[in-house]
Order: sequence, then structure tokens, then C-alpha cells
Amino acid sequence: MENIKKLVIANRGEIALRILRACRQLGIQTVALHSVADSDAKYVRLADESVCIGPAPPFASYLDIASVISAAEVTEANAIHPGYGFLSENADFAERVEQSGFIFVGPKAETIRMLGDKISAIQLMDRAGIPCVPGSNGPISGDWTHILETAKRIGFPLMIKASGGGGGKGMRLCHDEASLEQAVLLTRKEAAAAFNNDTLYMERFLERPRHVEFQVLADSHGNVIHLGERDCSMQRRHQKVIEEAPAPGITESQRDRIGGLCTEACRQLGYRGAGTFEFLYEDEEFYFIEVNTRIQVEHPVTEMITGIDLLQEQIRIADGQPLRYRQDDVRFTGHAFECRINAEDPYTFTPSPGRITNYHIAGGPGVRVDSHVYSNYQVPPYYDSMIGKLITHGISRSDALTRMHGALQEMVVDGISTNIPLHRELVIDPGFISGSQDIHYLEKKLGR
Ligand code: MV4
Repeated sequence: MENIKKLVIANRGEIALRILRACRQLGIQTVALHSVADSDAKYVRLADESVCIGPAPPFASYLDIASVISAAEVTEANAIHPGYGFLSENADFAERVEQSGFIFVGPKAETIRMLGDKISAIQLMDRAGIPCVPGSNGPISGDWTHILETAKRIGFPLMIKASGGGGGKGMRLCHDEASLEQAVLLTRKEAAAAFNNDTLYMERFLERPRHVEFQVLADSHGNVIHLGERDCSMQRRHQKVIEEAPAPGITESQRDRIGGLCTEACRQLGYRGAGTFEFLYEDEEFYFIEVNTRIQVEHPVTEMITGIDLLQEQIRIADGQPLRYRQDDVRFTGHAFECRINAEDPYTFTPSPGRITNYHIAGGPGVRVDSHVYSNYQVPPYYDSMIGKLITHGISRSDALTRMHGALQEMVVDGISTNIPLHRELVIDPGFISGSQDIHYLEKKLGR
């Protein structure tokens, strides 16, 4: 395979800067793509080249497959990194990138397609021996007596989910037999409209799970490793707020067992690239829910406890190079937290775009800031409100949390509202300090 010489960054914000930094370390030339709204971004200037691919609305720029591919053609780049969000898990995009002769930094298009379909992902994982949520084990038919039979076998309450959904979209809780028919019809209708796919499945509803996800890296030579797990339970409306690694209370033997099952599933699938296996964790049991085939926002907490640069490894894998680590080389050291810093009102969560008048980052031992913003930066109103991530590492969970507390005191972002005041409250919250948070903890604390 041709080596990656020049890589197109098909994303914006902090992850564009993170990709750029990895490329610099690897000696790869960079092309920053940007919309009209991001012309003045610092990372655009830091890149070796840049191309404006369209107006501010995402569908006209960062989601425009033809524009992204044209930009790669005119700059004579040979690889495209999709980051997260936008086109990162679009199988058609991955396919067109490769058909156009570029290296896609991610799994093969067929892999993205297979795992993007939740029923096919669950069936593949079930066959690979990964524990799944008890449920319909496949699509539910249009036959009511059969649906009712399946529902009774699973038990109420249950979740009705769209095979084309994920990340909280296309699912509905159903409490009893009486509301089942209506719930299925509604979810089917919504799924047809949202995903152009009305295939549904059912699962037992887990009442108080934690969200625990495993990071894997798989190269194109059949080598697969896992980098342990992250806990992402601190969330509101499916938006993660604080992530940490390792997940509180997960033992080394649980980590080895589930991590081993994930790497084995990758081998069976011929998975290539960075990936995340999402689980719900309740009463000491893991239940697989989905696989993410991209680099994730919260990858830095894993980097902090393993010392492995996930972006560099991901790009090296796409370049056809073998993994530089074997499972035995992966050592977990200490604990890390990530606070997502959003331009939003800390209590109403209303987005707060505008000019940052004064920006000072935190520093000191075990403190990392991944952000593309600076004093006088204008936060555009068109995109996700995340303006950066504050990450701390320490020898223990309590040490990392103390460092986060100190770092949050140091951080200054003036001119716009941010959720820093919320984070300052969360790091002194007794329930969070104890590490017992489940996926409902934050919403309950906030009074929903
Ligand atoms: C569930 C569940 C309870 N039981 N499935 C939401 C996002 C999607 N990835 C799966 N989700 C859930 N699936 C069963 N059988 C609860 C959720 C859920 C959730 C999961 C992870 C993180 C945050 C969440 C918030 C609400 C609901």
C-alpha cells in the first residue's frame, strides 16, 4: 500500500487540531478543510494547506461528500481522516473515499455498514461470545401475536429500538402489554422517517446501568489489542459531560475478560482501526449495546492511563503499519478524567456562541487541554457547542479528581457562557466522588 504522505482533515474544532498534531509527529503533510464560518480558525493556519469547502451549514460543507473528495483531489492528498461526528461513521463516504483512490482513516466501508446496523452488530457480537442484552435477538416481525410472545419472554419494562438508530435516537421504553402495540407502531414510524429503515428490535430494559466502553486497536495484519475501558455515565440527554478511565469498580479480571472478548470479536470480523465497544454495566454484568467505528471525543482519558497516542496509532494502522504494542505491552497507570467544556449556559444548557474575550488554560502536572480556541476566538453558532476538553491524570482516582478541581479553578473563558461552573460543582459532588454514578445520576442531580 501507498504510504500516507498528505492527509485531509475532514473535520473542525478540537479534533481537527488533534489530528493535525498527530500528523506533525508522524511527518505527514496536512490539509485542513473548513467552512466559511471556520476560515479564521488557528488550526487552519497551522495546517500545511487549507481548502474552504462551503458555507457554514454542515450539510453544505463538512457533510458534503463530493466537496470533501474534491478537496483531496485538488490538493493531491492521499488520505482522509473523518474525526468524529460528521461523516466519520458514514459507510457510503468511506466507500467513495476508497473508490476515489484515497486511504480512509477508519474501518472498511462494509465493517462500518455492518456495525452501523444495530441488529446485525448485536448478532455478530452474540456469535462472537460477547454478552448482549436479553431481547428479540433479531428484528421483530409485523405479526402481533409473535411480537407479544417475544415481549412476554423478555419481560416488562422493555426497550423498543430501531436497528438504524443509536446514540439515543430511535428508542422507546414500554412498560406493559397494554401499550406495546402503540409503542411499536410509533417507534416504527419514527424510525422510517429518521433512518429510512423501520426495522425494530426489543431488549430487556436495564433500570440503572452504567455506561462502560472498551477501546480497541486493530491493524491490517490481524493484530488486535484492547486499551481497557472508560466510564461515560455522567451524561445529560445523551451528551456526555465527564468521562473517566478506568471505570470505577471494574476489576482487572473483568477488564481482561471483556477486553479479550472485544479483541476476539475484532479478529473474527477482520476489524481494522480504532473502535469502541459500548456496554451497559449493571449488577456486575456487562451487556453489549453498540460499536463505534471512529475515534471518540473521550479518547484522551485512555491515552493518559496507557501512554499510547491513539491518533498516531489510528493513522499508522490506516497506513498499513503493524501495531507497535502487543497486549502485554499495555500497562494501565493511574486514573484520568475528562471534562467537556461547552459554550452553553451551565444551568439551562442553551448554546452560547460569541467572542471569547479572555482565555487562560490550566496547567501543571497531569493537566492537559485539548482545544482549538484562544482569546478573541469567535465561537460559531452552527456547530456542536463543545469548545474543548480539560483532562487530568493522577496516580489514583482521588488524585486525578483533585487535579481536575484545581484545573477548573484556573480555567478562564470570558465573553461567553460555559459549563465550567457546572463542572466545578460536579467534581465536589459526593455521589460522583464516590464513583457510584449511573447513567441517570446527572439528570437526577439537575432535576431533569
Ligand atoms: C438501553 C438502556 C436501558 N436498557 N438499553 C441510549 C443510547 C443507546 N446507545 C442505548 N441507550 C440505552 N439503551 C436497554 N436495554 C438505556 C439507554 C440509555 C443510555 C445508555 C448509555 C448512556 C446514556 C443513556 C441514557 C439514557 C438511556
